[in-house]
Amino acid sequence: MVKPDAVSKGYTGAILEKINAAGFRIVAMKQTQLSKADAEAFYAIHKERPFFGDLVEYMTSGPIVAAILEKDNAVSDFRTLIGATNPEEAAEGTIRKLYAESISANAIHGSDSDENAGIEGNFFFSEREKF
Ligand code: 3AN
Repeated sequence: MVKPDAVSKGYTGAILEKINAAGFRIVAMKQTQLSKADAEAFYAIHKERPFFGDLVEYMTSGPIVAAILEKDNAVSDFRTLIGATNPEEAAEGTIRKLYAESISANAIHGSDSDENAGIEGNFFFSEREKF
C-alpha cells in the first residue's frame, strides 16, 4: 500500500517504477481512501499500541494505492526494497529512505508474512480483480 503521504506528494509513479524494476508483478491495483472502520480493521493487530489512534487518523487522511504483488520470496524481498519502518534507519536507495517523511508517515506498507499478504489482499480486492 502506498500511504497517504506518498500519494499526496505525487510519488506513486516513482514508487511503482521501483517495484517493477525489483521484479514484482502487479496482480491487482487501485487508488482508494480508507474509512475509519477500514483502517481500524486493517491495523487491528496494533490496536493496543500507543500510536494506534494517530495511525488510523493518518491512514484515513487521504487516498492510498493498494496493490497485490507477486514474486518469489515476495514478503522478504519487498521488506528489503521498502526499508526500515523508521526512514531515518532505512538503508540508502530503499523506498522509505527516498520517499518517507517520518516513522508514522512512512510512504509504504508491506505485508509481514504470506498469510497476512493473503488477508490484506482480500481486504482490498475481490477474486475477479486479481489477474
Ligand atoms: P512496518 O510497516 O514496517 O511493518 P509495523 O507493522 O511495526 O511496521 O507498524 C505498522 C505501522 O505503524 C507503520 N508502518 C507505521 O506507520 C506505524 N508505526 C509503527 N511504529 C510506530 C511508532 N513507534 N510511532 C508511530 N507510528 C508507528
